[in-house]
Amino acid sequence: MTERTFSIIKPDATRRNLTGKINAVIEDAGLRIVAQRRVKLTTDQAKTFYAVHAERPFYGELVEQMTAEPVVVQVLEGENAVARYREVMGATNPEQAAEGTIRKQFALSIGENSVHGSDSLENAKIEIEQFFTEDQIVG
Ligand code: IDP
Repeated sequence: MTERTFSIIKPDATRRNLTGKINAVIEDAGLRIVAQRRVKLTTDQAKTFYAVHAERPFYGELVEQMTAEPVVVQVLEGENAVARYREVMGATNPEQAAEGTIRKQFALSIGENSVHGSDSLENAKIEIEQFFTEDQIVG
């Protein structure tokens, strides 16, 4: 089934000029980048986006990291795009990420792990709507 998922190239990666290399991994995996924009998240945007983690000890650090430098927000489209992108990203902790995954190749740590990808189709829809209108997504 063709799906859309939401992706963020995080500040640790944009800071190191890795946007192009990460996009190459995404495209080589058969996912199409059907919307993309560079943006500096506000503290409110980052807090809302990660609200599900509000009680976790790393929440403050996560919000700080996500707002430190620009990010690239994207919509990816393809067969089973949600699960496929999670596979391409690799495990949250780069030490546990499989060879060839984005996080294995580029992540610095469990916090600064280079990319975000939606964890369900339902959340993908909610996250996409936080950053893109339908007319900005060109499949
Ligand atoms: P995911 O990004 O692989 O879906 P989640 O568990 O949803 O992982 O966590 C969201 C983000 O919070 C992670 O990508 C990472 O940046 C950060 N994070 C998760 N666990 C830790 C931790 O133990 N220490 C610091 N940051 C963490």
